[in-house]
Amino acid sequence: MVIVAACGKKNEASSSPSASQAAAPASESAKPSDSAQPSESAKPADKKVVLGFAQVGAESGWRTANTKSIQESAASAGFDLKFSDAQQKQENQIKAIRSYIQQKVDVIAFSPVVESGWDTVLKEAKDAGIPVILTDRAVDSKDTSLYKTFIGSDFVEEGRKAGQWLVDQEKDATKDINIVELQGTTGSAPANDRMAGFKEVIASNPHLKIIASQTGDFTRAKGKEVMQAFLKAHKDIDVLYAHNDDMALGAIQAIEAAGLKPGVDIKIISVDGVHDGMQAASEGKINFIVECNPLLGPQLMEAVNNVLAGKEIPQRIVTKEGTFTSDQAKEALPSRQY
Ligand code: GYE
Repeated sequence: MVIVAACGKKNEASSSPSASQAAAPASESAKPSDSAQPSESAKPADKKVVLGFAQVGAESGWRTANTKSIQESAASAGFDLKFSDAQQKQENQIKAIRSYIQQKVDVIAFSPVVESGWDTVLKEAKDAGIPVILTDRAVDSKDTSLYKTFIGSDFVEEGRKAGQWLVDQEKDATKDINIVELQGTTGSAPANDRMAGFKEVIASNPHLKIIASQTGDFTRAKGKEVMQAFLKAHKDIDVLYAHNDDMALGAIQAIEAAGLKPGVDIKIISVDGVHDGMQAASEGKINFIVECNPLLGPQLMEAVNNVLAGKEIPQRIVTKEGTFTSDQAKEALPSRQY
């Protein structure tokens, strides 16, 4: 069940970031414009590597930890980081990427908010000779030469782990178990894949029934709002499967407000393992968390260096992660970094 870290090495980010985010102009960088693979020799030794990073937003605890990891690791690597927050909007991310192309950054990295609709802008980066690295979320582009690698979790596997816990819990069920699902951002890789992996595994037990699914956009506020609607519409909810901790935390508020006990009256499964989620799990309010590691910064900086050095890197770098029951969450909580 353990996912293998295909790229092996995982450096720790420095705990004392000193990066100035004030990016030096990179316009005079002597990068070849006719090649998608700039080499180290194309760059004067005294010039800082300029990395443009287009983040999804600040929608969750996971994202906050991810942003911090990227900023700290870029500082430790001595990179000049240009960082933008797209507020969960694809058009903003596309704008940010186009501006990085215009500024002639050395490498562009981004976490695509949704899977589709990237071919044009990725082609523009390729034509400008700027390598692109995907982190966290995937794109559905058929042409995989449009990016160097995709560093992140296996979201289908995460959905399977969530489903497997429920299948094991309910193996002796003699009546239907009613599940409601709080989905992540519509069209995003984690929402698509966490749903697919979960469904695939629970199909083995016909008593496990998803009676309602709706997006909560990975936020607490929407998780609460949608759970309120679920509770109004269905009096017989046994299980909540939330695609992330934040939505589960919002839903917990709605469940408590309805006079029910989260984790007891309604069993809760979520994904991420951020601090507040682990806290709720250690209190028995979330029954099972599938870990999704946001600390992708060190792997990203290593990949940037390798790409700029002209080294071959794997097309897919999978993050290593586990799962937590309530008891395991209680034990792990004090040593968690996020
Ligand atoms: O699970 C969620 C965040 O893409 C893995 O995005 C990420 C997801 C994460 O908003 O909390």
